[in-house]
Amino acid sequence: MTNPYELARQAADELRSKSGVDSYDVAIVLGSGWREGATALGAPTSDVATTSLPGFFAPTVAGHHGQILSLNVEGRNVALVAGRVHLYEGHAVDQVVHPIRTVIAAGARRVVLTNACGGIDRAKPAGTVVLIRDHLNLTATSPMEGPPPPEEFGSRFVDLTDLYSARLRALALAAVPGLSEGIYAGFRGPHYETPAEIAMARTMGATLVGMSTVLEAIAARHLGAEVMGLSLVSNLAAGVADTPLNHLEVLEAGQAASASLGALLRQLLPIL
Ligand code: 8IG
Repeated sequence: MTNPYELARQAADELRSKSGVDSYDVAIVLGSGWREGATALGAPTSDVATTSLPGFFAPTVAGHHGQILSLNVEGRNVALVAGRVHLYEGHAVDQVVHPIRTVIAAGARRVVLTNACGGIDRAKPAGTVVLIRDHLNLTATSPMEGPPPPEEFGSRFVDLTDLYSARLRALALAAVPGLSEGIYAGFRGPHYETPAEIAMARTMGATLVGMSTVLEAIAARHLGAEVMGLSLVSNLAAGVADTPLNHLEVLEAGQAASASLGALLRQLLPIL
């Protein structure tokens, strides 16, 4: 079997040839709710279906078909990755991080991971965007598990001290007045947490809970990319609000916020 790094290189070559983009500067992975907003960044110069690239799987989440859109924004080549796959769909970790490894192999040195999440802090209600300062990986797995990476890549014992780039965070906080930071706890899902699990996550220092991002961040850092994380709070987590969680409401919160998400990405692009 082809190793995951070689598979990502093949996918990157195919992406380059299909998109006509020689090398990307920035990649933005679009979580639920973010795709609609990202259209504010401009008209894509190409739209590549991820199922046409080696190693990609079609997402099973409703309304998430996989595509990589290419844009040139003020001279920078941006890849928008839409339709991520999750552990909870039954995919292996290597499949979950394949899109990230691919866009980095296609040149992207800066990666923005966006998501929709649950909020633990009542002061950050649905509709709030939070900059990820750090994470708790509660998935009990890692993209570094398995055979060691090929020699040309860094050690599997990746240093995560600066996982969510302090440099990029400082620039983002300066560029976007009112933006606040939080700690993202990544669970496997797809069930939402129990109130006791949310109490645990809060005790451990988490302000956000979700089912994505953490594995991609680790894989991106391993490959030397600078990582930024942005979470849209789509619901208050279990036991924080008085009402039960509802997947449809979660999706609607994303739709409602999409215009402001686009504006936010526009504000951030100059620093990326
Ligand atoms: I949107 O409350 C969204 N994603 N784990 N918990 C977890 N993931 C989420 C939640 C939530 N809301």
